[in-house]
Formats: sequence, structure tokens, C-alpha cells
Amino acid sequence: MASRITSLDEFAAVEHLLGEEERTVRDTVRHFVQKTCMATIRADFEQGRFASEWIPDLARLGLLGAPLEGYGCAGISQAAYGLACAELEACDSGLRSFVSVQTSLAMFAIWRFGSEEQKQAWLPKMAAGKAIGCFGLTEPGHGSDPGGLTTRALRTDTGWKLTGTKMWITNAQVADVAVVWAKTGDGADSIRGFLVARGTAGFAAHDIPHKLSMRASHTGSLTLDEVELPASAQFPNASGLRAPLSCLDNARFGVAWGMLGAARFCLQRAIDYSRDRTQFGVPLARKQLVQAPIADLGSRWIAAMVLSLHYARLKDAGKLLPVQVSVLKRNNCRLALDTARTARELLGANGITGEYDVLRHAVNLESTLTYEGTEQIHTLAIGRALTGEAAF
Ligand code: TGC
Ligand code: FAD
Repeated sequence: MASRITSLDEFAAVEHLLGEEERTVRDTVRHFVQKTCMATIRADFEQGRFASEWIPDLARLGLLGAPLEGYGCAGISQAAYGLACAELEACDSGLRSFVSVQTSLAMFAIWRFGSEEQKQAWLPKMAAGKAIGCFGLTEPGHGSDPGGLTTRALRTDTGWKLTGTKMWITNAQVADVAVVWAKTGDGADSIRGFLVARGTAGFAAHDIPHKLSMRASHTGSLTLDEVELPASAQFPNASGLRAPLSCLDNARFGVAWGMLGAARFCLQRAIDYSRDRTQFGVPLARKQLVQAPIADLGSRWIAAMVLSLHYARLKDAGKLLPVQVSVLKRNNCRLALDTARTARELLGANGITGEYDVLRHAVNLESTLTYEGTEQIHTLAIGRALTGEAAF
């Protein structure tokens, strides 16, 4: 009989493609997640609580701003960062989301578009976990079409006055600083980025109640009611919709890698369960109808892993195109959600309890399918790139 592959790492067989630092980052984050986070994540999710006590550990592990250079950031490779995202998301999408938003949206925006003064003021504190950031692009009336956003930035004698509402903002309620995208004129070309510190008059964050997904993560709205900002609060180097969308490219890459961790966790759960659970006198794993989805999802997982690694290398070389990010985000999010939903089914009634984790992953993965560009938006982005026709 052919020998059994006992771990999905062995199945992926990408070890020789990773550098020493990449393996170390992966193993260290995996150890942290298993030792610290897995013990309480179920209770946190049930209580709708983000475990802020993990922030110093995330900073100590160098995960906040990890792929950025300078300003106290670790400057690790894109693959190392991706592997870390996968390990975090194997625990819970909310944990990876926290790191993604801090790193790829808030810190990257400041790092890429900020003045030297803004970078010095925020990046070292954010890398150390002593300041939390959020990223306000989406509005109640503008999600998939951020070019239509209506938050206004009016010039004043001393700077800017911002008015508007941002919706579905990860980390909103705990952020020390919000990156806010607003229009200074009529068209999307007039979009500019601003840094709004917590406590600024007229600026407030609010809970979004009754969330059934991403319960172990803060998601809120931001209101800006004639918020007066100095001229120095504006990003000097960001102009038009291209600026926030380039931040999204980074965040989408991290989301896509995170999916590999959530999918791996759920697939392993399904495999273990099918071997342990006996029905009709034999383990479920002996049934062809049980093996088929496991074989299918395992094959898709390997393909996603190899593509993610290939794209990480292209990203490090500065050659990863936005459309390739769309391919990766769309592919990996669908894979992870399919895996979690299938695992839930293969676990029968046990699949619906928090004890087995797969339904928690599945409801989280409903959010990942939607945020950072919905599956349909990425389909259309790929379609546009291949046909030359925009069908949004
Ligand atoms: P379009 O005309 O295509 O483009 C306007 C300008 O932007 C440039 N561009 C990009 N640049 C960099 N990266 C990309 N991915 C880019 N896509 C477009 C483009 O070249 C152009 O530049 P220029 O200089 O010629 O002006 O714009 P459009 O209005 O037709 O929209 C295109 C579309 C639909 C793809 C875009 O609006 C989009 O991606 N929509 C989805 C919105 C989205 O993803 N929102 C995410 C919000 S943040 C979030 O969800 C965080 S969750 C975090 C967590 O918890 O982990
Ligand atoms: P809509 O744009 O209204 O779309 C609704 C449906 O219509 C979707 O199925 C969509 O695919 C479809 N659709 C839209 N346009 C088209 C089209 N042209 N053709 C075909 N179908 C279309 N945003 C931030 O700015 N910062 C954050 O930190 C952030 N965090 C988030 C955290 C969570 C948990 C969630 C759920 C969302 C978060 N978002 C954040 C918002 C997220 O980016 C948006 O939800 C997403 O971009 C989709 O926008 P929408 O929800 O308004 O849906």
C-alpha cells in the first residue's frame, strides 16, 4: 500500500523553495498561534472580542509592517510575510485582518505616500504596536466603486476641513490614527489621503452591531463632522484613486496568503475527522464520496500555494501586476470558503459547533470573499485585463 502523507506541509512540498528566514518566520508564528491564540479564540469569537493582549507579541514577532523597510519595520520578504499571514489565519481571519490593516493599509499608506514627518511620527510606533491604524475608503453608498466616494475635504486658511462617513472599517474603534480618503473636488482624480488622529474634534468611531462574521475583529464606522486638520495632515504624494488602490494591492496579497492557512486548517480538520469517525462500520475516510472533496480541495490548495509563492517572488522583484493580485485574491478566497463549507458538511452535526472551528472559519471567510474587492469585482478586473473591455 502507498504510504500516507501525514501533513499538508509534506503534501505541498515547497520547503526547498523557501529561504531560511521564511521558514523561521512561518515556524515562529505557527508556534505563537498554537501556544497562545488557539487557546482562547473560540471564546473571543463568541464574545465578539478582539484579543488586544496579543498586540505586543505581534510586534515582538516583527509582524506589524513586516515587509516594509526602515522606521522600525522588519523588512522581510513577501513570501515570509505571506507565510505569517497564513499561520495567523489558520487561527482566525480576524487576527490576520488586524495585521493586514495595520501593515498593508495603514502603515503602507503612510510609508508610500506620507511626508518624512508623518512617517517619523507614526511608523515606529505602529511597528512597535504602540499605535494602531485603520484605513477608511469604503462609505455607506460606495463599496465596490470607491471612485464615487463623497467624503469632502475643503481647503481652509490653515489646512483642511473633512466631512463624511466611512463604513465597515477594520480596527476603527481602536485606531489611534485613521487614513481617510476624501475628495478635494468633483472627480476621482481629486481623491487625496489624510491622517486623522483619534481625539480630533468632530471625528468619532462607532460599532457596527449584530456582526455574525469576523466577530473576533473590530469593524466600525467613522464619522467626520467638519473635522479641522492642519495642512500637514495631508499625504503629499497621493493623488487620485490610484493611491488607495495601490494600498489595496498589498492588502489583497496578504489576504490571499491568509486564505492558505484557513483552508489548510479546515482541510486538516476534515481529514482527521473522516479517519476518526465511524459510520456503517468503517471510517468515513473509506467512502469515495468523502474522499472526492478532500482530494479536490487538497489539489486546489497545492495549486494555490505554488501560485502564491510564485507571485510572492514576482512581488519582491517589483513585477507583480494588479491583475495578478486579483487572480490570487479571487482564487484563494474562493478556495478557502469552499474548503471551510465542505469541512463543515463532512463533520456533520459536529461541524456546526464552535468546538470544531470550521463554521467559525466559514463565516469569517464570507467577509474575506467580499472585502478587498468582491469576487465579482476581481472577476471583472481579470476580464478587463484579458479583453480590454471594462464591464464594471
Ligand atoms: P480605474 O479607472 O480602473 O482606475 C483608477 C486609477 O487607479 C488605477 N488602478 C490601480 N492602481 C493600483 N492598483 C490597482 N489594483 C488599480 N486598479 C486601478 C488605474 O490605473 C487608474 O489610474 P490613473 O492614474 O490612470 O487614474 O477605476 P474604476 O473606478 O473603474 O474602479 C476599478 C475597480 C472597480 C477595480 C476599483 O474601484 C476596485 O478595486 N474596487 C473595489 C474596492 C475595494 O476593494 N475596496 C476595499 C476597501 S479596503 C478593505 O476592504 C479592507 S478589509 C481589510 C481587512 O480587514 O483585512
Ligand atoms: P457593494 O459594492 O454594494 O456590492 C454588493 C454586491 O454587488 C456584491 O456581490 C458585488 O460583487 C456586486 N457588485 C457590485 N458592483 C458590481 C458590478 N459592477 N458588477 C457585478 N456585480 C457587482 N473597507 C475599508 O475601506 N476599510 C476597511 O478596513 C474595511 N474592512 C472591512 C471589514 C469587513 C469585515 C467587511 C465585511 C468589509 C470591510 N470593508 C472595508 C469594506 C469592503 O471593502 C466592502 O464591503 C467591499 O468593497 C464591497 O462593498 P459593499 O459591501 O458596499 O458591496
